[in-house]
Parts: sequence; C-alpha cells; structure tokens
Amino acid sequence: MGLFSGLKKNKGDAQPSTSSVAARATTKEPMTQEEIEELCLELNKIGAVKFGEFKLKSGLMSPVYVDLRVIVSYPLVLEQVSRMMYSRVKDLQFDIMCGVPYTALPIATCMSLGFGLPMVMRRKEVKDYGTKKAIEGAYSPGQSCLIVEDLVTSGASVLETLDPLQKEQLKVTDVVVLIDREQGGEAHLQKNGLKLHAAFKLSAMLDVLQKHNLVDEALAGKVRAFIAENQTQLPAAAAAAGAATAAAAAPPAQPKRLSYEERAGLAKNSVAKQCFELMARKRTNLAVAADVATADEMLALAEQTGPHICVFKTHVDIFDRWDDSIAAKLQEIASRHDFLIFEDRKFADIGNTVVSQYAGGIYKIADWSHITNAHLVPGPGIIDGLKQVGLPKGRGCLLLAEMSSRGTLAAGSYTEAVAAAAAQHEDFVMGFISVNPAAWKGGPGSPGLIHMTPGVQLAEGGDALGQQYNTPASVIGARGSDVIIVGRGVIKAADPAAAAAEYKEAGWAAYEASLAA
Ligand code: 5BU
Repeated sequence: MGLFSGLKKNKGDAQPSTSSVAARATTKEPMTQEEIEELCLELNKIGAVKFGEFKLKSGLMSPVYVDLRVIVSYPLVLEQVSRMMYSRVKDLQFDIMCGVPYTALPIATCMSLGFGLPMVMRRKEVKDYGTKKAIEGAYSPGQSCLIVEDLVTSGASVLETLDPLQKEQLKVTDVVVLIDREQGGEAHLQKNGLKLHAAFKLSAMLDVLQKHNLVDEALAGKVRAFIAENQTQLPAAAAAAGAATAAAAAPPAQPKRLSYEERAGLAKNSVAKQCFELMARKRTNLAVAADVATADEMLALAEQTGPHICVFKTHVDIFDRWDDSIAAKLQEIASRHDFLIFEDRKFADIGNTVVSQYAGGIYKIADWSHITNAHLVPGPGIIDGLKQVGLPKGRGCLLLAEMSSRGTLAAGSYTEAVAAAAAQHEDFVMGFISVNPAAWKGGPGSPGLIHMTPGVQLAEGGDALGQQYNTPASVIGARGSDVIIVGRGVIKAADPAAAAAEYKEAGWAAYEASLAA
C-alpha cells in the first residue's frame, strides 16, 4: 500500500523539513466517497463505532459506543484512517504534527509515515513538567503544528495538548480528528482559536449505517436525540488552560452565572423549579439541618428558622418518636413559612428495596418530604425505584455526588458518574449534594439541577469526627453551589433564629456577588 511506499520515500530524512505539508505529500490520492463509506462500515465492523444500547461504566445506557483504541489491531483500517484524516488537511500549511496521547499517537505516526509529515510527541505525565521536556522531538519556536486527535467530544484533551505546544512557542491553528461527536467540541476549540477538521461527524456515520440498513429509523432518532441532549461544557481546567495561552484572542468567557429565576425556567423536576422560585421570592439560599434530639425540638426549630430558610433538612430517624401527626405539623409549618422539607435519608439499596423504604415503614417519607437523597453506589436502579414512588407524588431527589466529610470516597470518576446519571433522570433527580461543583470535570451540569452543600459555617474548620467546613462565600462563590446547608452553626447558637438570619444574609450576599462577577 501507499503507506509503505511513503515510508521508503521518507526514510532518509533525519531532520524534519520546514516546508509545507502540501509540498511533501506522497503520491497517495485523497479518498473517494465510496472509500469513505467503506471505512465507516469497517469502523463499525471492528467495533470502534457502534449504535444500539450500551451500558456505560457508570451503569447508564447510551445509544452510541465509540472506542477507537481497537484500530491499532487493524493495520489496513489504521492506514485508511490516516489517509482520510490527511485528506482533510492536505491543503493546510504546517511544519509538524502532534498526536494527542494516547489513542491518536498511532494514527499520527501512520500519517507521518504515509505522507512524510514530521511529528512531535507530547508527554502526558504532568509530573514530568519542569523536569523533562513536555514536547519531545525536533522542532523550533515559531513553527506551525497540526494537532491530531482520534475523537472530539468537549475538546478538553485537545486543549490540554495545545497548552504545552504554545509554551514551546509553536503556532497551532488547526486540529484534525477522526470523529467529531458533535457535542460542543468544535465550538469550544473555535473559542480557543482552533479550527476543527473532522474526517467523520458522528451523525454522518449514522447516515451511512442507516443507508446500509445497519441502523433503523428509531435507533437513528435515539442517537440524534442523545447527541442533542448531551452537549458538553468545557471542564474548568481545560478552559483555563486554553484561556491562558490562546493567542491575543479574548479569553473564552466563563458562562455567566444564571439567576435562580432563570434556572427555575430550566428545571425539569417540579421540586427543583419550586425551590429556585422560592429562593428568588424569599431571597434565601439557606437550608437548616435540624439535627436536634426530639421531634418537638425539631418543630420548634422549624417555627423559629422558617422565615429565613428555603429548605428544612431533617434526620427523623434520630427521634425516639414519630407519627403521622408530627409529619402533618411539619408540613403545616412549611407551607406557612414557605419552605421545602428535605428528609436527608441517603437511600443506598437496590431499586426494589428502596421502593418500600421510601413509601412505607414508620416514616412514610414520600408522603411528607418534598426532597430526599440517594447514593448511586447500587447503580441507576436506585433512581428508578425511588422515582416509581416519588414522581407521582411530585417529589424530587438529590444525588450524593460529593460529601463534606474528610476522606470521602465520593470523588473523581464516582462524582462524574453521578453527574451523568442525574442528566439522564432530570424529571425526578432535582440536583446534587455537592461540595465543589465548579471543579467538576464536566462542570456543574445542567442549570436546571440544583446544588446543595453541607459542611458550612461562618469560619472554615471542622469537627472531631471528620466534618469539614467551608464558608458561605466560598460555597456559593468559588465552589459554585446554590444552597448552603447549616446545622450546628444555627442549632447550637444561643439564638437559632438570629443565627439563621445571619447565614441567610451571608449566603445571599455571596449569591449576588457571584451574579455580578
Ligand atoms: P453540621 O452541624 O452543619 O455539620 O451538619 C451538617 C448536616 O449535613 C448534617 O445533618 C449531616 O448529616 C449532613 N451532611 C453532611 O454534613 N455532609 C454530607 O456530605 C452530607 C450530609 Br450528604
């Protein structure tokens, strides 16, 4: 094949030339339409791109599956992929190419061999920064560099590669990818001064497979809806990397924070909508955690703090007495003072069990608590179970994405999986218990979802059993949450009503400051 003739032709080049790629191109012709369709079918056949019903690692179902790592095992496909990607950039002027580690490295290597394009490599290991070169290979400042990537979703990994290239004073204006998932990556790259050249758009691959009767109309519709509903936001770190280094272009504006009123209009769960509306109406983002010893104290606290709060959070299993009249009294206070009730039950069992736990038992939580919460440890079946009970009653569920306690395991990929699960169930999932949603890899998620954060006091610190406290300003400001949950800061105060008023002021001031920022 042409690849190997190209290899022979360029074998003797010890130093990369600085002439344009067009001048160096081998005899290979760009691909014909027929070849393009064949390649698409081939990628499907080897399992690199599939449409159907796939269970993701997070347990969620997706109608699309893309894993291009498998290409390395099919040399002919790899050669065709590199040829097709080359055909998209053959008219561009650049001196060198850089593959994004890892999956795109063999593709970039293949393009390099096939078309005589000098290549550099980016080290992925961040720890090596400073001690070893971030970019390996022969290059000089001022040269132009094409980024080669296999798949673009948000564009984050391309931006991670852009940063070290620009630090070496390489000029980067173009990116070539095999597949654009059409989930916002092109726009994010454009904001960072990069033009995306995609060999395939995911929807075009879908068209080819549909034409060949490998995907039916219904499935194609599902895939299109999935693409539309799963538009990405750029991770904060990647956006910052791009902003810091993107040439003279204006830094990409962080999306302006939306007001609670605006978010009420975007909420899909009825309690999330009520909560945003209530917060705006009452000018409070304070939830009080009623961790008091008896039901009577709990009711008294609801009366005292009711005027200052949007949510009253309970742990009713602390009390030695519970009956329906206590629930009725709490509901009456809630409606008089205009707040929502949140039983912090933290469900964590299989779907079938939580149905009974949520609906029945002594507490019958679903009957009186507007909001409850759940861990995603059992998998998405827990959401389905709770939803079966709660949705007909107009309830909302918060998923525990992070916890405030030291050493929590709810972090990293677990938090990401929770965010993804919420996006799939926005009718019942109203938001998250979170601690630092601004730092989440995919951002804080849909603006219709609400973030509530425990571990809040007026001064930072913690308790002897692992609780960690942040201030209202940090929680609502830098950490990007919506609701502060305060327990001991209010209930242990000499005057809980006055303390609630103070937290209300602090939380609201932080919210207004973040809107103005
Ligand atoms: P504190 O007194 O403000 O520390 O009370 C915090 C409340 O929030 C308490 O009811 C906890 O059970 C609850 N909480 C928490 O502190 N951290 C978490 O990650 C979650 C709940 Br979830």
